[in-house]
Amino acid sequence: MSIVLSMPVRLCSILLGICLLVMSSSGLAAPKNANQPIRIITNDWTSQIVLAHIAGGVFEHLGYRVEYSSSSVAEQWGALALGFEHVQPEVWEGTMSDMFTRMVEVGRLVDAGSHAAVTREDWWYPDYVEELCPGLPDWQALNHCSALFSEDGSNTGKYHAGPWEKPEAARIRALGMNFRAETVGDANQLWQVLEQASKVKRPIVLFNWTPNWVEARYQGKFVEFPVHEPACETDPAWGINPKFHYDCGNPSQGWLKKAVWSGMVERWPCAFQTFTNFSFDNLSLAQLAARVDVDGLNHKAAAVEWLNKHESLWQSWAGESCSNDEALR
Ligand code: TMO
Repeated sequence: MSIVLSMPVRLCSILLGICLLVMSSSGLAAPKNANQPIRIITNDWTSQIVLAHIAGGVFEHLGYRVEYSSSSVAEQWGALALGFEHVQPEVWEGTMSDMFTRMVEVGRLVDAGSHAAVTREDWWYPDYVEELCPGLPDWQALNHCSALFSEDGSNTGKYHAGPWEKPEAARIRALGMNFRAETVGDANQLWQVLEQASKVKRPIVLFNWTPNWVEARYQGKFVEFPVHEPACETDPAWGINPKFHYDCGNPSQGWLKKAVWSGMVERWPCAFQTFTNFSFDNLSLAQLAARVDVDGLNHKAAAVEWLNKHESLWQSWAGESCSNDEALR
């Protein structure tokens, strides 16, 4: 199954137009039956996986069947567009707004609303770096200290980038920075780099985000790049580099949204409406991540613990349409 599906799904991520063609001509569209399981995407960072299990727990309590499927951020768009997957509980503005907005605009995804959380994803360093590099968190100060972050004796600093959709190399180029981005395979590798460097106070700069468990354990700051505006990503003339996009940071007050397959609205109205009310704030997300990454619970256990403690809250999310949803008869 996954081999058959991965081709169009991958095409979809790369070329939205082809994806829509494949979809309308191939008969691969998802089945119409309301009793199909709701398929929830798990990505590769902790809070998202816990929220996926919380959403699944809520849907199950309402009477739905649920299945989980792990997907990279890059592949999730096609899967959601085609109805192979249905629910993604954490879409972050800093890394995912481009694809999300495009897919919503062409009607392939539905925006199921925002969480209460305000988010930021960007270059980040532990506080001890400030003593070695005066002027931080300003990006130009960081650039002057690039040699501190070099691993090969050159002046070119190394930035530990995350494996999510952000054109880090394009930003380095647009800002003329003496850095090179090296992408880690998964979030755990970022935390290993952070732990090892912190032990010996070695200067590092890495991708991080908030809310996250890291803020409960490490003091640090985001690098302040030129303030993000949408035009920075669409108009080369914007900003300090007249020729290139991405001469700015990520949004510092970003949104956190929920995305669903467009067919969900009709097929599972109760689940859809409930999911539009599904909302987490910064503190709860950071705490959920810490239950796994600091305390060692598995994702599902952290979700079950949360569901048990907050029953009246998630019960209150269920909407009016829950009384006449065919899948629940
Ligand atoms: C999408 N992420 C929270 C890992 O930046």
